[in-house]
Order: sequence, then structure tokens, then C-alpha cells
Amino acid sequence: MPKKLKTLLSIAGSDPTGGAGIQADIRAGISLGLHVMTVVTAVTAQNSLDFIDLGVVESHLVNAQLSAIKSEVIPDAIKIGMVGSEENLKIIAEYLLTLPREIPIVVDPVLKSSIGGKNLSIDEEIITLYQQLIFPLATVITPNLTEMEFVPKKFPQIIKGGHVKSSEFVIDCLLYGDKILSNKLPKVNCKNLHGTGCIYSSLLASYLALGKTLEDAFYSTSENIHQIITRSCEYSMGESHYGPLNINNYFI
Ligand code: PXL
Repeated sequence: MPKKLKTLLSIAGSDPTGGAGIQADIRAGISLGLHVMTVVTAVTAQNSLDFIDLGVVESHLVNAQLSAIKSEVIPDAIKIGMVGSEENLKIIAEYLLTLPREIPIVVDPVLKSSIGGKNLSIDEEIITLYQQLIFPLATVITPNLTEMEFVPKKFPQIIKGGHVKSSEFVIDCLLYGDKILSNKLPKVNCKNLHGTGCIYSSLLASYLALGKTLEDAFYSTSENIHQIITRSCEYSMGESHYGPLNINNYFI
């Protein structure tokens, strides 16, 4: 009998510099030994200097990618990043409803984004759709401090503390049911933070795919992200104003 290959499905956008989005999710999943499948929802053109362009993948193609996966495999966990459009969001929600309830779903909401250092505007309609169709299906949602106001507290969520500028510490919090767990770490001053949110949510989804409880997956992700950021300061990529997290060989 062959061994079961554990799989992570990333539904997200592409980042050509490899730091964030689909590319980050592939790197994170592989670092924990998972096979990573991808449904591309959008293609960004960006680097550390500029956010140049964004093209949304047409919803029939998102649907076709999901169908191709659905007829072959049930992923061991799913991570949802940038969805690209309202139509894509609805199609993704329909796909999620076809899955067994126990499959972990991590939602990293791209509502108010600082992609490429530019603030994209918040789209009220996509927020409503996330709240109605996606959040109720999530095992856990991973907003940052600016996104947390759009995630009602009734949903399990990890609020990542990395965006607090003045503090010497980063406090990540897991809120679920009537529990609040927190993990406090010293803040690392490092410019290579591009894709941190993406790596955070895909590492979390990978731990859940491997069978960790939500609490254990939370602590492991929070601790490891801290170490990975610490290590990432030692590297630089070309003339980059900021660089990617360096997760290569981290778990080896
Ligand atoms: O907000 C995180 C994010 C999600 N998806 C893509 C990104 C980024 C941030 O840069 O590039 C494709």
C-alpha cells in the first residue's frame, strides 16, 4: 500500500518576486514536507519598488482549476489568500461547501492590503461577501491588525501582532470560542518581511494538514515565524528595498 501524500491547496495570487502569494505558499508547504497544489486567482506584477499591475484570472478558469483538483483529490488543508474578484470568491465558496467539514480551511483575508507598499482601497462588497460566504466556512481566519475590524469576533481567528510599530514585542493572539491564547515574542527589526502574512497562513494550514490541533498549530507557527524573520535579516536579495522571508531549508 503506498503512503498517503499529504497535500495543501493554496488558492491565491501570483507574486513574480516569489516572496508572497502562491509562491510563498508553495515554499511554506514544501518546507513541512507537503505536496502543494495551487489555484491561481490573480497575477500581480510587483517588486520591492513598485506595485505595477494586477490581472484577475477569469472566474471560469478559477472554476476549472478547482474542478480539476476536485475530481482527483481532497486536500488535507486549504489556504485562501487573494481571491481577485467577487465572482471568484463565490466560486471558491461553492467549492468549499463540497468538502468534508473536517478539512481545515485557513483564510488570510486580502481586504485592506499594503501590497507592494501601496494601500489598495477596501472594497465594501468583497468584505460583505467574505463575511457571508467565506468566514463561516473557515477553521481559522488570519487578519492583521488593520484587517481585524472586518472579521467579526464570533469567528475563530489569529490576529498577527507584527504591524504594531512602536512596540518592542509582537503579540499574536488566537481567539476561538470563549478562549484567548497569546504568544508574546521580542520584535525583530528586519526589512525582509515581504510575504510574512502569506507564509504565516500557509505554515498554519500546513501544520493543520499534518494533524496538529489549532492551538498547537498556532504556537508552532507563531514561534517559527519569529525564528524565520530573525534568520531572514542575514540575507539580501539584489538591490531589494525589502526582501522575502528566507524559509529555505529552515526545517532541515
Ligand atoms: O496581502 C498579501 C498578499 C497576497 N497575495 C499576493 C501578494 C500579497 C502581498 O504582497 O503579493 C499575490
